[in-house]
Parts: sequence; C-alpha cells; structure tokens
Amino acid sequence: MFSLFKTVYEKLHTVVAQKIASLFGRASIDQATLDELERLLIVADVGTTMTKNIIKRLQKNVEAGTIVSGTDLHAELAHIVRESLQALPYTPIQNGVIVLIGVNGSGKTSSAAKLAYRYKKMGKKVLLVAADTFRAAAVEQLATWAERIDVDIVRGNEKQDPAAVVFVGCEQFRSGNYDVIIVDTAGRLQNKVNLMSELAKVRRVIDKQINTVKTPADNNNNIPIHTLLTVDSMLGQNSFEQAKIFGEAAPLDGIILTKMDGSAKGGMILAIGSELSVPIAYVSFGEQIEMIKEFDIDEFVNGLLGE
Ligand SMILES: Nc1nc2c(ncn2[C@@H]2O[C@H](COP(=O)(O)OP(=O)(O)OP(=O)(O)O)[C@@H](O)[C@H]2O)c(=O)[nH]1
Ligand SMILES: [Mg+2]
Repeated sequence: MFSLFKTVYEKLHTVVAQKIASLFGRASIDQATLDELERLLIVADVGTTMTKNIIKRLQKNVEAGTIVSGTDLHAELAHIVRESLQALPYTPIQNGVIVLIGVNGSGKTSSAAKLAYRYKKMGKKVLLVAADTFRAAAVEQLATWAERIDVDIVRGNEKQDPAAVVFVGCEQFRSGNYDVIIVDTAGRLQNKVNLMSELAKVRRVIDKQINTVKTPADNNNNIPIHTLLTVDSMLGQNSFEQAKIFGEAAPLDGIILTKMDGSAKGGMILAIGSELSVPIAYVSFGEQIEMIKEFDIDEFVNGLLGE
C-alpha cells in the first residue's frame, strides 16, 4: 500500500522541485535568486498572489539578514508554505453527507467510488447516489463501481430531476442506518446557469431532508454535509475560474485534487488555498480504487521542497 502512496508527489518532485531545490545549494541568496525562485513558483502553478506574498516575505528576511544561505531559504520557504496550508485545515466527516461537484472529467465519479471504498474499509455503512442523470452512462459508471466494491446505490434514470434522486437517497440514508452518503453530480448541462441552479437545488434538498426532516433515530444531532469540489491538477490555473463558479452554487468545504499522478505542477495546492480559501481535503493519484488519500501537509511540503 505504501508504494502506491509514494507516487503521489513523485512527478512533482522530479520536475519542478529539483529546479527549486537547486537554489537551496547556494552559499548566498541575492535578488537574482529570488527572481529565479519567483519564476519557478509561477511555473509550478503556485499562482501570482501566493507567489508575490512568498517572495515579499523572503525578501524581508534577506534584508533583515535572517536568510543568508540556500539552507536558510529552504527552511523559511518550507515554513511559509506549511503555515499557509495549516491555516486551512480539513477534517473528514465520520458520518454524514458528501456531495461531489466539479467540471466534467475532473474526477467526481471516480472520487465518489474511491471515498465510498475508503469509508467502507473504515467499517462505515455507505450509500452512493448517482445523481448525474444528464447521461445514462454516468449512472452506469457509478453503478459498476458500487457493484465492484459492494456498496448500496440509489440510481436515477436518464434525464430525471437529480434533486428527486437525491431526495430518495436522503430517505434511504435516514431509514437504512447508513453512516455516510456520497452524492455524484453532473459536471455538464446545456449551459452553466442550468448546472449551477441544479447543484444549488440538490444542496437545498439535502439540507432540508437531512437536517430538517428528522426521524427519532437521528437524535436531533446536526449531520454534517460536505460539498467537495474535484479539481483536475493537470489543468493548472484554468481550474480557478471553474472553482469560483462552482463555489457560488454551493459553499465548498474542501477540494479533491485529482490526477496528481500526472501533474508536475503541485503548486496548485497553494494557489487554491490562498486564492479560494478552501482547504485541500484529498488528493487522488491514479485510477485504482485505493488511489485517494487525505491531504498531508508535510508530505506535500517535502514533495515540493525536499526534506
Ligand atoms: N490518472 C488518473 N486518472 C484519473 C484520476 N481520477 C480520475 N481519473 C480518470 O479521469 C477520467 C474522468 O474521471 P471521472 O471520475 O469519470 O470524472 P467526472 O468528473 O465524473 O466526469 P463527468 O461525469 O464526465 O463529469 C476517467 O477516465 C478516470 O479514470 C486520477 O487521480 N488519476
Ligand atoms: Mg461522472
């Protein structure tokens, strides 16, 4: 299992990280080094806002004499990166609702299956809801996963109102003693306005069914509902606009950064934190069912900047 996880930041480390790490070997740090670092951070998709903040802080340290060598630069950069990620922690739910949203092809359906498998392995009773009724194939895709991992599923029919499918899912969740319900949604519709209003409606149904309509068994505890946005890490900066638009349809609790196995640009992780103020919840790093894990700050910092 560990060898699977080892690959998460492997590509990242071989490409951008090596160039950044070469700066840490320098005996002294001058403006030219900081300019070079700035360029590398932009290439790594750290984003202009975050990159500027980082460089400004490093400059101050250089002027104050607290960064002299490449080793000092490494330590301070790692400190800044860690600090910015720690400001946005994510705590996975133990029981409750996960709604996956995101642009088409970003990995919603795969992530729904992976999370279902993960929770099942933790001993949880999981219900999947195939609410991407825009395409029949989408429902089939999730149903195939559900069968393979032996998890219950509520399936919609093609072109059925997704909110109606979610309604049935919520009823089954409450009556069937489930711990976790994971909802897969559509990533495309005829137009963006329709998609966003559909997602907002799905969210309203869940809010109402889960936390307003109660059965005695619910014990009147508030059940957490997390909306997680899947972001394809290979798309780099393009993902931002999409993430902002999706964030308007439903409050985002976390990001699942997908396809990290193919991405050499892990800087996205920092840009998302600083520009969208949404924590990274999980990283997905391959097509196999186990290939998702909780985002680990230290592992990421070591992947990007070396130990
Ligand atoms: N290599 C790799 N491929 C992935 C990963 N996550 C998803 N994929 C692949 O990306 C493609 C799209 O994934 P889906 O889960 O179907 O994406 P989706 O968001 O549900 O797409 P739509 O239903 O079309 O909106 C599939 O071929 C997946 O196998 C990952 O972490 N790594
Ligand atoms: Mg899908």
